[in-house]
Amino acid sequence: MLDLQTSLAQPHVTRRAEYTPPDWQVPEIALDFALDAAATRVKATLHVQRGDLHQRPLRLDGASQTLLSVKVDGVAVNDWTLDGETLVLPLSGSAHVIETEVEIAPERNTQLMGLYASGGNLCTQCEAEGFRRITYFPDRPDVLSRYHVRMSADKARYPVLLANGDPIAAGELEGGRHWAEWRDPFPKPCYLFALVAGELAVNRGSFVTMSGREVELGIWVRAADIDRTHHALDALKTSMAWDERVYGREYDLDVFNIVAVDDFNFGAMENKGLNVFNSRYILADPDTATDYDYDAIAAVVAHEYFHNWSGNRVTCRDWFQLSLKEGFTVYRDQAFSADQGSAAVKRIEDVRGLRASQFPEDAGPLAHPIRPDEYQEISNFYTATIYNKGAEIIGMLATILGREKFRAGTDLYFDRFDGTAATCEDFVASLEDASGIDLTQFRRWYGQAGTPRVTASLHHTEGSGRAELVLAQRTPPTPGQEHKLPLVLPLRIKLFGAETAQTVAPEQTILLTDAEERIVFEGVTERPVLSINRGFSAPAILETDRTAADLAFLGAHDDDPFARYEALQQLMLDTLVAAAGNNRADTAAVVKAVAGTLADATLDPAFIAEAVLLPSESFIGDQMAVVDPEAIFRAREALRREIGRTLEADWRAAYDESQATGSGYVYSPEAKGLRRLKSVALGYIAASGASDAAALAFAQFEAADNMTDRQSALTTLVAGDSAERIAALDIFYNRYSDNALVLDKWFSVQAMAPRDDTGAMVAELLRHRAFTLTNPNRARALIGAFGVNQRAFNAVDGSGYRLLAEQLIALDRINPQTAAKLIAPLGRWQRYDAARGGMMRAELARIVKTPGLSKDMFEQASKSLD
Ligand code: 0A1
Ligand code: ZN
Repeated sequence: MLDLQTSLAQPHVTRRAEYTPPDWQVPEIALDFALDAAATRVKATLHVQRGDLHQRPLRLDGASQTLLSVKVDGVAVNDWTLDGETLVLPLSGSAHVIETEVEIAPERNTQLMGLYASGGNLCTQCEAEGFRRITYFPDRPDVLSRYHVRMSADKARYPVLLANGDPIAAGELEGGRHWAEWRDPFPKPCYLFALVAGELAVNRGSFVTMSGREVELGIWVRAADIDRTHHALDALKTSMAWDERVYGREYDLDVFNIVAVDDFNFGAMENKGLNVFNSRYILADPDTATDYDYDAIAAVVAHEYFHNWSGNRVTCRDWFQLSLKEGFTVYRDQAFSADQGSAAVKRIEDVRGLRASQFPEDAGPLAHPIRPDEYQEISNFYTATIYNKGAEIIGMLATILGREKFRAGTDLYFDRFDGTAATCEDFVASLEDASGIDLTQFRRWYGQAGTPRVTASLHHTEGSGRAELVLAQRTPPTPGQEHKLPLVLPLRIKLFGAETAQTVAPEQTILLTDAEERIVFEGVTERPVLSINRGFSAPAILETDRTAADLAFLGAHDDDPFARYEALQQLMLDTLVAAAGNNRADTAAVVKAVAGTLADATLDPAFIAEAVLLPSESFIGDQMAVVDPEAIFRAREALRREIGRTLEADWRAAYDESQATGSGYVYSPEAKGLRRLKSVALGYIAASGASDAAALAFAQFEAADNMTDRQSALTTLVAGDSAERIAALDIFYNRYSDNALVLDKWFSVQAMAPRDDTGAMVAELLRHRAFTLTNPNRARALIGAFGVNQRAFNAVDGSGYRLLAEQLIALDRINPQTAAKLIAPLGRWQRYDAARGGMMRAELARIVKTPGLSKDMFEQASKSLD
């Protein structure tokens, strides 16, 4: 018998360097599904072609299915073997037709990979390696096939039958069944295969492409949700027009369908012509979705749509190239969102997200380059690094090339690689060829993990007319990469005069390529203040010698909104780190800077709302040698109180002004900005300790005509100890008890609460009747949110660690992919004191030793222990 521990201790590792082209291609495939939730029969007909000069058998990946029959060229054969779950077929010729029949059980599929049931409907998820759970196939992205799909199903239960491409025929069958056929003319890898069968209503729209073709759009949801699909449909049309205008990319099929499902491991999936979405990224109306949700829906709809070119028409050669499609597509969706409203606020949000999830990943045990060298389980590599750092790297390329050359480069890339499976190198080479700019050193970004640290010090002698900027870069070691090379860092820089606030050196983009460089500025007539990494032009950690006064100055005068925000954040951060470490902290300077920002009538309310918020507890922790969660919490709360109290009148004025937005919910950048400022103001009023704060929040909660206001009031109430807190939680629960997405908010708000009893509350909520581990959104809403509540999770008695480990072990049995993604907080043990670190390690060790652990979880937990 196979010893479990030994097999776990030697997991199979896939290496990028070992890539070889596929032995067999499959240019055509026909699939016939007899759909049924308990037992679905899948007949697959593969037209296979032997690659160059080899005698190797055909190897078809398979998983969790029962093989019923195999035919070669129409004849049943039995000379096949199974190597593990891989079907191995000896073949003599250069081209054959292979037919297999298998049975699968969608309703028992709790992993949500392959064909599974959600809310009584059937749907698929094949990226990255889910297709092998549907039928035997070379499940790798460089095998591209034309798909012909036939589905039959009980008509009453599954009246709607959808697949990739265009519908070609449909009809009735005996016994209450019906059938439909779909054909996708574009060759695609199997990870883009999709089908959906179920009882669904559709919100239809249409889009006329730049060459005048009419595309029928459809958003499919359960009938009761149809009124919540308009925002997604609008976002789809806007995305289609944007990709034509900005990248010259036109949609290529006659139909584009999106289906929303409640049970989904990620956000959404770009299957060709049939996107499948987590319903949280489709459904919105003012009563149930926040502005944040509206924004996220538009961003994810755009993201999946943009994949039609960056991902589908040009796909990835192997999964090590994942960032080729993901980094580029995130870059594209971020630019799209920036164009829909305030670009500055969007940049602030994106950088905040990067620092919250990617920087810690780059600094921890799971650090990996955007093009990794090896993996045990590819699902573990759908990370903030691949997606968000990947997007930053594309952004730097765009900065270095400039708008026109970058566009010429992407045109060349799409043109050269259309219909093929490409590599990151192909992308960079296209940009290089189109622009004539040498990107040799830049390529290091693809292979080197870790966030570079840049130090910048500006020297100026009064009366000299000169200033010298000394820049140095260093990337700390990451697991498996001890020595780091200097990277290409495009740094947008400007100097302001400290006296006049005038420009003393206009903005320029410096390409820092060496470990250390000096830049001289002439004509500097007054003491200069450095504005650096404007717009966050490079994903680096900047350490400058700017004083608190310099930061306050930039916070008031910098003309780059991101840099202005950043200066305020740095001022707050320095103050909070000092306070948390019991050092002298000039909190008055922060209060003054916040007051100035709040009073600046030239600023957009949306920007003000972001700029006056204190950095998160975890970001403060990231600046400390040893994270002290209690001290950070106390320092941050104290500063919030001071800002709240000192500026109480200003917060009330800002609250009242933002309130006066007229009647009815409008989703516009202006209205969103006011709602955001209103909620930030409410938070500070409550932080001030004002006696009417709970009443004010409760009044907002009750009067709200939209979820943004209601949720922000609830969040404020949940942080305090008023009677209104319990009342609001009950009212909220009862009002939305039939809406899963809103109940997720109810769980999250409590798991993220800055309260002494949050850990106990979460333990209790785990037993709540509405809690379940089988729905990924619900699991993330409670367990995921708790894991990022720095103070509650890191409770000194280790209860938070235990709670998370227990839940992860339970969830791993149901849905390994979702479980493995939630482990990151336990992997931060090196950042904490020895007592906490020891307890975290003990929980990781317990997870690793769990019998029957998935390879997803084994990889994450064992690497986290190192
Ligand atoms: N390609 C999708 C992400 C995705 C990856 C894996 C999935 O399987 C569980 C689902 C979705 C995207 O970038 O949106
Ligand atoms: Zn994507």
